[in-house]
Amino acid sequence: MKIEAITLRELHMPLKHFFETSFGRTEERRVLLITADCEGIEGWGECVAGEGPFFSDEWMESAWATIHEFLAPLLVGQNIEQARNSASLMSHVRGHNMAKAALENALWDAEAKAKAQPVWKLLGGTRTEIDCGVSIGIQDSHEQLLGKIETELAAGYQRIKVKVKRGWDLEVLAKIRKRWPKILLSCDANSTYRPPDLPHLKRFDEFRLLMIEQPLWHDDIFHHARLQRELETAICLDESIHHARDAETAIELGACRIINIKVGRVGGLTEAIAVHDMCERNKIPVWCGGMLETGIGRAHNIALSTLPNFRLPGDVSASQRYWAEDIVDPEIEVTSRGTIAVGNSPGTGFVPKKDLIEKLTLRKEIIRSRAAAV
Ligand code: OSB
Ligand code: MG
Repeated sequence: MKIEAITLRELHMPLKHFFETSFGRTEERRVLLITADCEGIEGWGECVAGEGPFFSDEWMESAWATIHEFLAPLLVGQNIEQARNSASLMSHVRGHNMAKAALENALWDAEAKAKAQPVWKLLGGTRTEIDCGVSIGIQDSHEQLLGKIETELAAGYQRIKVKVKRGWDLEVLAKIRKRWPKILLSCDANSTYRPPDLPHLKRFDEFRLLMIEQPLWHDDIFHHARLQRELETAICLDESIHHARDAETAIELGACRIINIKVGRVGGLTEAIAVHDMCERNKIPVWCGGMLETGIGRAHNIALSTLPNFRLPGDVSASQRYWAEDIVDPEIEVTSRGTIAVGNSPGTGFVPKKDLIEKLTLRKEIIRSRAAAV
């Protein structure tokens, strides 16, 4: 599979409803899309880096620059047998996992199309239907949050995750539990607490949460292990896990009982499989995290979620929760049982709406192999 050209595109897409976490509010996504041209086949990927360096040190502009200056030139002109071989071509660049993942995932889509197979089968997936939950941000009022939960439960979602921060935690969780004593409920702190908050965090135990996600520093594993020993509630790590060795460290130290895998955060589908396998060997269930993706990134999340150890509902939910109109056809839909059916179409199975993408594109650059340029 010869990589002839890589196209970067920036699109601006307003969210239907703002998304607020302990580190800030997003109203509009700056979406970075990648197209890999491989001998007449187009593979698509999405870079999940945010609008600023707040969830991770990567952000949309750093990813654009890194792909444009360093990563795409390492790939164009190369002939690779499999998408999984692209990671080693880019390993000279340290970090920048979200930038790398966008490229690698585009190549998985291209490889799958070349082989007339769905990406999920190429990954070794076994599920034909994946379980879906929702992640609900911090709202302007408790009533607004309860209303949103009600809507999502009525739509069939299997698990509710709410964002928490100091001043938006115990009281909110108490209200949710009072109204819905039995639902699968978890919370995500996005690194907002510190070890002296231990007495406060112990009070979360009374809400019988499925998990508390990333309570402490974004780059910490050790203190999460100390904290996990003190809590009944399972800790789930998100921000701390960048590759399979991080997962191994976290598991061996007892820093979590669950891991959230985000394809972008770990640098692509190949490493996501490695994290999955590490967790599976150690009997740690995983679920697929989301980064407010368009249908293009969402489609890769769906494919990944078909692997057997994705035993908990993920943050992979319907296009219409985020976008007035998604940029793929069909849009991602969730059944009334809170599942997404996985199809057998080649590639990710979700076709980019090229006219709409072109219309929304604010910036575009194409990197061609030198041989193709002359
Ligand atoms: O921590 O999971 C997170 C969105 C942006 C940054 C971090 C996170 C999130 C989400 C979004 O929770 C989940 C979704 O895509 O619906
Ligand atoms: Mg999280």
